[in-house]
Amino acid sequence: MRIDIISIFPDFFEPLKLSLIGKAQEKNLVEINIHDLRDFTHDKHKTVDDAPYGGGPGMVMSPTPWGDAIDSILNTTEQATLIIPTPSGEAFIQKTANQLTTEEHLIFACGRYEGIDARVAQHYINSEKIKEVKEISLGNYVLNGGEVASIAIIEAVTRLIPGVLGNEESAIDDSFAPGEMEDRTEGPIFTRPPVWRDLEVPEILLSGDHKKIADWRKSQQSSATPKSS
Ligand code: JF5
Repeated sequence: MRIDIISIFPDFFEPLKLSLIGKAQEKNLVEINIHDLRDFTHDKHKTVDDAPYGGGPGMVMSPTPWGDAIDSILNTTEQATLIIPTPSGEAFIQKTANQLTTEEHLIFACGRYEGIDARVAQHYINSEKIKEVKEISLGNYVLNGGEVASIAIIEAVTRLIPGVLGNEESAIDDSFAPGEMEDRTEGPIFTRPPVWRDLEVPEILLSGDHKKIADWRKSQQSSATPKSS
C-alpha cells in the first residue's frame, strides 16, 4: 500500500517511523510519503489560510495550495482514495479500516484552523484519478487538525495488511474483527503473577479447561458502543 500525507506539520508524522509501521515500511509492505503543504504555496509568506467568506471566527484553508499538492501526487499514480479527517465526516469504525486496507493508494489531507475550503472535496469527487473522497470522523470531538486523526486511521488500516503484525492470528480475534467479534470488544486479560496487590487472576483461567475458558471469555465480551462517562 502507498500512503501520501499532506500537512503543514510534516514533523507530526515522525512516529510512523517507529514500531510496526516503521518495520512495515522497511519490509516494503507500506510506502509512506509526507508532503509539506507550504511547498505548494507561491507567496513569500507561504500562506495557506484566509478569512471565511460570510464572516465569522477563525480561518479557512485556501483551496489553491491543496489543489496543487494533491495534483502533484495524482501525477505519480494510477488512482487513489482521498481521505479528509473532519468532525463532520462519516464515523471511522473497524469496518472502515477493513475496507481501506485493500486500497492500493491512500492520500490524507490534514486540515487545520476551521478546515479546508469545501470545494477541494467537491472538485476531487469528480476527478478520474480519485476513486473516492472520504471525509472521516474519529468521533464527536474537535482536534486541532487532521494529523492525529490521520495517524490513528493509518495505524488501524496498516495493521490489517498481511505481514504487518508479527502474529497473523492476533488480528483475527481482535475486538470488532469480522465474524464472531463484529461489534464486540474483548474482555479483561491477565498474565503473571497470579496474585498482584491482593488482586487474583480469575480462577477459571488457571484451570486448564479450554472449553470453559472460551465460554468465560465470551461471557466477558461487551457490545461495541463505548461506554460514556
Ligand atoms: C479538523 C476542521 C478538521 O477534529 C478533527 C476530527 C475529529 N474527529 N475526527 C477528526 O479533525 C481536524 C478540525 C476542524 C477540519
